[in-house]
Amino acid sequence: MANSEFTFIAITPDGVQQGLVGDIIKRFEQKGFHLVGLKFMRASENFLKEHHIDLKDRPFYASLVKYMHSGPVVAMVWEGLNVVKTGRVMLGETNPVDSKPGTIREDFCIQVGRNIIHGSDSVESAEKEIGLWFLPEELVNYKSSAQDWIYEGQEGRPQNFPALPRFSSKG
Ligand code: DAT
Ligand code: MG
Repeated sequence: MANSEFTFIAITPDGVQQGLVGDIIKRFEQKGFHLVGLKFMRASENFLKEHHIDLKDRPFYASLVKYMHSGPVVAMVWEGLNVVKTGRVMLGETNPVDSKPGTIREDFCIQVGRNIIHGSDSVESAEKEIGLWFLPEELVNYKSSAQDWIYEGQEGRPQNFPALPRFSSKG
């Protein structure tokens, strides 16, 4: 796989309701990342509790789950060189007030509890989250000809053949 990496990105209900889906997807496309999975769904509270299980002891856990369940989300898997770390840079800081201009959370939102997007914070959590949100057959294996121009060699470049890796929600 030559260092290619996958991350899980979700546009949360506030981002969807504010009509930011196109703008956010556009940033990942323009950067050159490779779209591998995408779905529009309203997740159940139990499912979201599992997704945010690492935060179960935080005081905002219940309100976070309620907010994530308040409407549909756009769940995505993106692939590319350092996509987990770069994806986090593109998102900005957890609190929009600390985010730099040019980041999604600085450009499009104001409050930490309404920060419009989720992104995996490590390769391990990406693996877990992709396994939780997507069935193997929902991830699409295809070659993008743009990759010939985005990468100068094979290093870190999406190479989906012969098969995508298996992701497991067990981590
Ligand atoms: P991130 O989404 O940047 O990975 P996180 O995983 O620590 O941040 O928290 C998940 C979400 O929970 C975050 O995007 C918004 C919400 N959250 C985090 N800290 C919060 C706080 N202090 N008050 C309210 N909501 C918070
Ligand atoms: Mg997080």
